Amino acid sequence: MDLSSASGIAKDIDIDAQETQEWLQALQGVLQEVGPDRARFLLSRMSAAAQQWGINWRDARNTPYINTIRPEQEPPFPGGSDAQAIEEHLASVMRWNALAMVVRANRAYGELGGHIASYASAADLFEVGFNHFFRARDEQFAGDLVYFQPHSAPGIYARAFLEGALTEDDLGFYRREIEAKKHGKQGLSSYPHPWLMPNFWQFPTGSMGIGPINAIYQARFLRYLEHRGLLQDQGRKVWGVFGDGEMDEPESLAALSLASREKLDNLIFVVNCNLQRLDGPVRGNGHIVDELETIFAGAGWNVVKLLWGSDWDSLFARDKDGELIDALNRTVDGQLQTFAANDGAFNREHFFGQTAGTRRIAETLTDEEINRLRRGGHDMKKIHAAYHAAANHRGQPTVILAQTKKGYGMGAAGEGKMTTHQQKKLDEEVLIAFRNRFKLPISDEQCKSLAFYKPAADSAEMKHLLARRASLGGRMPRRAANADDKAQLRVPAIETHAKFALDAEGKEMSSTMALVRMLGSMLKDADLGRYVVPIVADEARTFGMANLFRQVGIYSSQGQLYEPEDIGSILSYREAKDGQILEEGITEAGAISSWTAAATSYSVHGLPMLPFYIYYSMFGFQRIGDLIWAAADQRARGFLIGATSGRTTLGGEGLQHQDGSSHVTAAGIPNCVSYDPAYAYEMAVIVDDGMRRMLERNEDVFYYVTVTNENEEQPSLPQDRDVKDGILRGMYCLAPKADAQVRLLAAGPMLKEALSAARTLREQFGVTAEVWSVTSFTELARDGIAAERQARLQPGAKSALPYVTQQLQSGKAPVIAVSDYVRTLSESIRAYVPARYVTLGTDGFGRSDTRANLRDFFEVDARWIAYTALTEVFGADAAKLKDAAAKLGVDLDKPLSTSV
Ligand SMILES: Cc1ncc(C[n+]2csc(CCOP(=O)(O)OP(=O)(O)O)c2C)c(N)n1
Repeated sequence: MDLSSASGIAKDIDIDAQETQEWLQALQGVLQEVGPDRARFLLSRMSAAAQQWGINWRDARNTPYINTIRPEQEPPFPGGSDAQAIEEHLASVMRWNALAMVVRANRAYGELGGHIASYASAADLFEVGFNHFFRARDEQFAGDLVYFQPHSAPGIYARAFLEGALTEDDLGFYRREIEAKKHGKQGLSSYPHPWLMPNFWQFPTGSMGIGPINAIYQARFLRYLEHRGLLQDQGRKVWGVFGDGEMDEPESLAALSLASREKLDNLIFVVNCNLQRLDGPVRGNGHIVDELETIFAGAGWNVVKLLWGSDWDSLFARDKDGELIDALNRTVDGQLQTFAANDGAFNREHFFGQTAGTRRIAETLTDEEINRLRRGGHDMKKIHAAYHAAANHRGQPTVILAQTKKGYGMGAAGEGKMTTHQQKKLDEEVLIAFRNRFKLPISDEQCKSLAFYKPAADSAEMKHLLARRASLGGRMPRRAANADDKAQLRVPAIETHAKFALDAEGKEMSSTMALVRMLGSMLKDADLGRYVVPIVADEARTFGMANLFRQVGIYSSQGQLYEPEDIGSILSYREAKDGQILEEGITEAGAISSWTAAATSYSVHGLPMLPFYIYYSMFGFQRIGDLIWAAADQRARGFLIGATSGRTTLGGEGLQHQDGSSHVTAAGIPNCVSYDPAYAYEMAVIVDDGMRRMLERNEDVFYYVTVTNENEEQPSLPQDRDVKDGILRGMYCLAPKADAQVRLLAAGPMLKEALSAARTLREQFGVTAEVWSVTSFTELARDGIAAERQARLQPGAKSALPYVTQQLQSGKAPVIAVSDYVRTLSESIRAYVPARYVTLGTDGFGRSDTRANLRDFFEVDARWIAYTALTEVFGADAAKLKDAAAKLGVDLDKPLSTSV
């Protein structure tokens, strides 16, 4: 072979071929006589020398468009060719059942949707995993974790059907979850959703990009648990099977360097490079495989290209002049797709016909054989070799770039077609051709009626299938929904960590300080402490958490390889292998992925943890809302702490930092319980309740609590009456007043303004105001919706009034509500307020200025609250109101905050 072709570098720039041969022969000699280590060493030395001598050469990080693993390096297929044949047949059965499920559903109800082509291309990749690599959780082993490509779900259901985990009835209810329940069946969700199938799916991946980043942080969290001595290192793996199109999502690639930096050799990505996405080619004019190779290799991953099946081996062996490799290097993906969509004769003429050498190579093949030349991701032996190499690779995560054909086996109806992604209806000839193509033992009639096919229980293939899974710990995917029974954390008495907040006696502190102090005490708790996971995205100092660096350490898989500059300080930056804080750097997407891993550890690892992710509230729901939504789907349990919250409370920072909307987004997540507390004691009560609900009662809820950096005088928890119930349900009265002329409902930092307004009203206008602390408009609104509905659905029955109505029904005094959020939040309870109701809020873009100016700008400060109260008390008396405005110093001509 002409060795110059092995580089993949075009020959036309080779000005001295003989010299090239000599260099290559020298390297080949070293490889053959001394071995690959020495060859690698020499290449590294040459590279270093080139740098030193100013040659300015850099490895292109691309290898030729051929398999990374050479045929002679492939291990034998377990069970030999007989086993391989059985597994290939099983993959065909899965393909058929998956296809039948989607086509059936859409024949009956055209709107249901679903995908055939993605799984058709990924089936062999999944099957090799299921038969040989994906180890389930059993008594001894905690299980590998697999992130499944979402729109390949029909194939995963098809396998569960063969394994006996799902019935034919279940398959009949694919994408009909509501109808299924009416028939006593569970129904199959469109994509992996633990919320909807809590005993089946572990990880929600339906929104592209979330699976990849979550998988990386999951692998990292596994290491964290192992390094902290909370989990035994059992060599568990995290696998993620994703699409090549999905790699365009920023989140997919965002954490690649973390994975290599942390040497996560417990992590394997399989990217199904069928070269197509929804609309067309992923990189029509280039090579997505090469692009991904560069990106992953550059980020420090071990890259395995799995491009061609075994039948190509002999073609490459005959490629003496490297013309075949050159042709592949030259052929862009759009063209490869066209070749995939056409037959052997077309490929002979247009691909192999490119040069005399490639034409000669194809001469020994019939058109049918050319047609059947498989891509690497459809060859189980090659897939097995790649997975084996990945599973045994040490010191780096591995990505397998597996080339496949989208719609594999769908023939003229879908294979390699531009429109194949959305193909969900197939006519009868196509179904019969599919049956013939995969040699499925089903009749024409069964084919046309889309009968599901399950081989007999005593058939060789069924025995093989079940034996393989039995040897790998049983069926997968399987989510441990009842891990709760075994695992519970003991929640300490509230006084142990929050006494200072309950008995604050007017001490000044911000709610952030109060939260961090509670957290610090919880971390010291003998039982609970080690399970608490503080998470920050480079804002620990902002939130006054630097003392925790020293107290519990920052997790670092390498420990601390340097002497920190501040070593003598009590706040010293201490990194440790068993450190407890996850300091993620400036990546909210990464930090929330860590939080999700910790918040679902109770199920994924049977080990409940208590994560607190504390972040700039503006960079939470707004920026990474979809990742939070996925965590909710995954039944996360933990605390999200939105710090420096409130559009006017975070002074100075301006438009992009001041959050006035996160509570509105949080309200849309059904299992997110959110609070905007004003006082430290409220926070103590909320956090205590949250811990009990999540850790003791095992409720699948998580908490969103906003905290602020404004120092406040903190009163003690009232002792004269029980306000805890009110705090948790969303509102309570600070000081009931029978003669109240107006009632002020205020949330979080606005409570202080409302109290000040009440004083002004009394002192300057002789008006009595009653002040209520609203800890959660969202919980109040939810209660109202439920109570109203209950009354509607049970006509005539005595049902409870909404909590808001109950609380406010004793008087008719108008109600003014104010929060540091957009008015949509306080508007959400309007229907339940049994009096005139006026809302004030912070609608509009933030500004950089002082709190006082911001609150004036948004018309939420004490003066504006007082003025608004007076508009209700004075009614239409314009003169009195103008007079009051002048007295209060509010400008009635100022522009609306949303318009400037
Ligand atoms: C965030 C997000 N955007 C868009 C989609 C819709 N979508 C589902 S699959 C798909 C194409 C996937 O292409 P690829 O990753 O290459 O997978 P393939 O089906 O080709 O295997 C798109 C755009 C989604 N699910 N999530």
